Amino acid sequence: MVQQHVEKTIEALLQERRTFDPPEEFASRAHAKDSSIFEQASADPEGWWASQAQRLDWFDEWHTVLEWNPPHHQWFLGGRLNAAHNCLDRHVATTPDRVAYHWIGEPGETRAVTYEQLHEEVCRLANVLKGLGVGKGDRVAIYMPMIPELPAAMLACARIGAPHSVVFGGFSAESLRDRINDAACKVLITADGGYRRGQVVPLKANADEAVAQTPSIEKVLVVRRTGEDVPMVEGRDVDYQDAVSGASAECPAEPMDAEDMLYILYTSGTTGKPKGIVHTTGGYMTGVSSTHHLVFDVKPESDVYWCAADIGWVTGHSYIVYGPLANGCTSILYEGAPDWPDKDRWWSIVQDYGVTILYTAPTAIRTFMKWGTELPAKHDLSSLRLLGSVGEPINPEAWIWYQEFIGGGKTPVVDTWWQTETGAIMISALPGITTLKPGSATKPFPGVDADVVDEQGNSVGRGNGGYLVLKRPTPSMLRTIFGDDQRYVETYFGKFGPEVYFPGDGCKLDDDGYFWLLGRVDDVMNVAGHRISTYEVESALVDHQAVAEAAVVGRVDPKEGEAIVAFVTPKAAVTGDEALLQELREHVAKVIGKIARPHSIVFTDDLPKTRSGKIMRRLLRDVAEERDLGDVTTLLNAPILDEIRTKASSLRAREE
Ligand code: 7RM
Repeated sequence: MVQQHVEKTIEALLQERRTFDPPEEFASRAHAKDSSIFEQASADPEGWWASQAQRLDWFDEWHTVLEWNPPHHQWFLGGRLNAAHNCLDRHVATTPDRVAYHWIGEPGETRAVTYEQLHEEVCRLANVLKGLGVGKGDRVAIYMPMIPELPAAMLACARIGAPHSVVFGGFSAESLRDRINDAACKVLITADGGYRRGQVVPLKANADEAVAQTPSIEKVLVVRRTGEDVPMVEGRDVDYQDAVSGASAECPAEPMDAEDMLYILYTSGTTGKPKGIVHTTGGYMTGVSSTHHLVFDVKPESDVYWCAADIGWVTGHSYIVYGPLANGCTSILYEGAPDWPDKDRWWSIVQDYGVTILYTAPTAIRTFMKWGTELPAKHDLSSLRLLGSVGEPINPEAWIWYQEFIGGGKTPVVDTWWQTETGAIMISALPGITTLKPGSATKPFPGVDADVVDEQGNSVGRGNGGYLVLKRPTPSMLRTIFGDDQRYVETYFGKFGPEVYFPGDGCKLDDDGYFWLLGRVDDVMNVAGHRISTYEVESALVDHQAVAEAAVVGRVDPKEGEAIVAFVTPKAAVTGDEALLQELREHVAKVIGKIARPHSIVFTDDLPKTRSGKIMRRLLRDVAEERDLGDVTTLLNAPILDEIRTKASSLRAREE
């Protein structure tokens, strides 16, 4: 009954509250409250970005803001700085006792790490790395759980000018091996294990398996996290705690050229081997510091900020490590799963630490919706003043639910569009200025020249859809793909020429010039000559009150071109039966039109997702077309695929 009432409320909200002006109180205190910064930035983008670079400490000033030889671009030439210095030393000078991270281990331990303590750990570790033979330009692989030693390891690398390559702790030994080999990393920093849903993830065992086939690795540094007995290889493996406690706490930060590489982060596209996205120092730090300051409106003296992503994902690099630390703020770092030991773990954390800003992904929000409003309602979440979303288009229903049941109906929700490649947020509201529309990422960040174009690259104009493009570079954008510049040129600049970056996403512009992201363009289906994005159909499905999550793919069909197949997770206590199936087909027909009505619907308890929570439609397409599955190594929940496959094939047998 309660659940039904809640759903009614959401439906009503969706009808009545289509736009949200910034709350007056929020706007009056916001960092960005004057919309003239948008005009300023578009009149002089280089001047704007230079003003944002001033947020950092530079050892030497730059002489040239931008050198653009399309498709390559370089920023702040002649400037020298160090990322770790910007994240630590300058705050140690002013606020040494401020907490950088409130760390919460999954089993329940806690640690508060101040800026001074983090600085000391980083300096010692930097000296350990030097002692292991790591020098400027050498690559270091990092494969660790979400513990404070992970950001410390990244910053220690940055301090001595060694680019890091963080491999998400959930990846397999093979994924780790391939990424280490692609970048020829010299040292690996790992841990005995980590905790996930009460289980130990055997990181060291995976690392050993990987390193057996990585000729470039000379040393392996091992943090004791779980305390389990793990084999240590004589002459290769080094105990982290022993080494760090014996090292000097004095380590000057290496002055780096603005264009020196800060890190590589691998991103798996839909095809081919993972791409090593290269980020450099000055431009990246400018982008993350500026966007973190203005989009999240962070007040370092008073906010408790929580980006609940994993550091192994770009969101963690930019908005758990480099952005928040550059801005001197206090963050939450939580090691484990949202449902361990109970499904309200996050809401306990928000209450206990007085979290004021929460940044998460639509997939998490939809999971919380599935679990029901009673769990957040049990906790005092009134400290929250701003919510953020990233990773996928957020459907309006989830947006409203998030604002209503997590944000108490009062907080702005910023939907932030960006990619591993862009390094920092590119399209997002500024919460003190922008009128919000649930489901839209709203407008480009100042200094970002985004547009929506047709197949020929012409602007489609307001009211129309097409391809999202970025028409001039921004400082935080990738510089190349590690070891394969040709692939950089072809992947991002092959479609619309060397000046126009193509991110691979579809987008609609509404009559007010708001951007509505529509997912990857590879996810557009052709149904009897009509182009329908899988996201539109998914959004219509989750708009139905019985549906928690949905994934849609096109299956090759001799008659229609493609037939729409939907994989649907019903909400708790709802049964996916024939009656619901018919109801959902009619619902989609009503919302979008008959043409978009799914041909088949498979009910499933879960969907295959990447570690960062993106639905892997490629695998569902394989299932729908009864093909052998492609690469499943980046999958979070592999067993669900067998289940879905069995259901899908019995359904197909019935249909035929
Ligand atoms: C930060 C991150 C990038 C892809 C991107 C989009 C999708 C991300 C949004 C979004 C709609 C959003 N990096 N995406 N944010 N789609 N609205 N707010 O996710 O490299 O892992 O993925 O994610 O398709 O191209 S990523």
